[in-house]
Amino acid sequence: MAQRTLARYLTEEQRNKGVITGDLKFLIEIVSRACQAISIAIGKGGLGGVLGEAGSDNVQGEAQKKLDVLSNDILLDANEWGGHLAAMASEEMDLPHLVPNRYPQGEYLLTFDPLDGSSNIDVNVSIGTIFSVLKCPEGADLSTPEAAEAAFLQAGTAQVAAGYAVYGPTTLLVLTVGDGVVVFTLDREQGQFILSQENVQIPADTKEFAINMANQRFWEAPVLRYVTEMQAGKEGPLGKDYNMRWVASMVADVHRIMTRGGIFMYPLDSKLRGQGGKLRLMYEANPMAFLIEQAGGAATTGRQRIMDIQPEKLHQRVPVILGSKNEVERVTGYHAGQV
Ligand code: AHM
Ligand code: MG
Repeated sequence: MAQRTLARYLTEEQRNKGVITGDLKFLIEIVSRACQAISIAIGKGGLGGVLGEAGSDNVQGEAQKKLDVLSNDILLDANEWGGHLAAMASEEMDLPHLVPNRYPQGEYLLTFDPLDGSSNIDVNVSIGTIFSVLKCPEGADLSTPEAAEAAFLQAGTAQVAAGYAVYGPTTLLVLTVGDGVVVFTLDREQGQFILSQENVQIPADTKEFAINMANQRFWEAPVLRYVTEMQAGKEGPLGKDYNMRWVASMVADVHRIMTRGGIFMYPLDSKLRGQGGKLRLMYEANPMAFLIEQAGGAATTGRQRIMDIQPEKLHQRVPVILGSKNEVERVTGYHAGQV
């Protein structure tokens, strides 16, 4: 049977199902090509001179790696000319990036974390790109980058597409346009993403959890209770033994959950309270929540469904608890004091 490329999948979603527009198809193809370019740059590693610090900080005060900056530039360059976008926003940029006047303006907004898992770049562990697509509200003020921020402040339920690329032993693109979750594998010789899995479903139960245990002393009581119960294993209240995994690249941790289930937590803790959480809502939590829900999982802050949050600012941070539905519901229930 003929291979189903990303282009073919998107064409079928547009033509046969009417799920996406031609412009959204084009946008996703462009993002996928940018991810291929990022994958090639990462693959060269030290030989391409792309490892190490960029010598600058981003808006969140984090030191940027050369590959953070390069990946951001690749995504900006790839997307600004096509006429499908009104503006872009990124973890690596303080303000939105407007489409330059010399190009036509489209109806979509794109947000991304160009290279997630920065601490893993120099140690050759999986990293990724996360993106989310929204529609630009009618009459939005895009006259300046400052004014454009308001157009992005839409709840996750408004997303029309979301995805991530994982740069691991293989490069994968995991995508939703609101019609389930599909996985594409990059065929490096052909330079094409080929469909490798459809209708991804996350098992509702799991025996695997992901959390940075070094933060244990800062956790809130519901998370401490839940993790303590998991650690108690078969003899504890949950009655089964759990395993722990923490890659410290959200894309890789989420992809493991997409593949075999699990629960991922970057919860609120006393250290993060002032900033609201660790992970960013617009280009980390929301796209991952959309993907996880589309695969039958759940995503909450512990207190609220992530996709229902009304964003207040572009770089807002939120607590994240996502993955296998029954486990996410259990720990969310602990927060509500229901059990
Ligand atoms: P980044 O976007 O700057 O790479 O930060 C996000 C990453 C996530 O990929 C990962 O889950 C988390 O930060 C790891 O944090 P920690 O180093 O505290 O374990
Ligand atoms: Mg990130």
